[in-house]
Amino acid sequence: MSDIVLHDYWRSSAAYRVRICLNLKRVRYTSVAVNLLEGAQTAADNRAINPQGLVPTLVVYGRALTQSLAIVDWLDATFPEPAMVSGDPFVRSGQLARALVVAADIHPINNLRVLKRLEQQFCADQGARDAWYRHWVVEGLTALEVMAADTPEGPFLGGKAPDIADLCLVPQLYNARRFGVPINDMPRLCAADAAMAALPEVAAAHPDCVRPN
Ligand SMILES: N[C@@H](CCC(=O)N[C@@H](CS)C(=O)NCC(=O)O)C(=O)O
Repeated sequence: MSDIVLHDYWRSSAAYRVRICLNLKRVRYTSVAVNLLEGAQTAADNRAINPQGLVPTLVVYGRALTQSLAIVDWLDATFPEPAMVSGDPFVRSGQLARALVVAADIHPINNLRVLKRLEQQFCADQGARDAWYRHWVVEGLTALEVMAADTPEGPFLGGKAPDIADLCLVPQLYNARRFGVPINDMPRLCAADAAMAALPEVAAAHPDCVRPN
């Protein structure tokens, strides 16, 4: 076991953000699988390191870091290159705004526990849950496409290098495709996603590459 351990689930988009960041920064780590479909996230051992009962958690020399964007912040402070946020306050604000469209406004109302709650509390069937999912993804990504127009040079969301918003975009588009959300009319987002996918460090973080056998 290495000194840096990611408690991970192959299809977790929050964990996928962290995997991309670790790879881009070439940080060596080992992975512990937390099977969300079996409810392992709420087991005592996971709650001991992640009191919310979620993934990801990055355990560094025995200290548990939670919340994917806080983990990215720690990684940026500890392994500065390549930087995921700029030192320029205006640039940084734009990067965080784009990241938070996904991480604060799309993802939290679409994760597993929310979809389960819709079923348990409101008897939402699969069709209703899928419609809920698609609604918030389309609304959020449509706004993000407009926001990305502020940095038209690309190919990444913020320009010539990946930043924290690209870390959030890639997993969200992976999920959008899984759930059949139309994204072809979002050329700026698709271009950034394609540029990310072409980087070997990003490709290595793809769910298909880390899926347990
Ligand atoms: N804001 C948190 C979100 C973490 C989160 O929602 N993780 C999901 C997987 S992407 C999870 O563990 N879901 C388990 C569940 O909903 O029961 C972060 O960015 O780390």
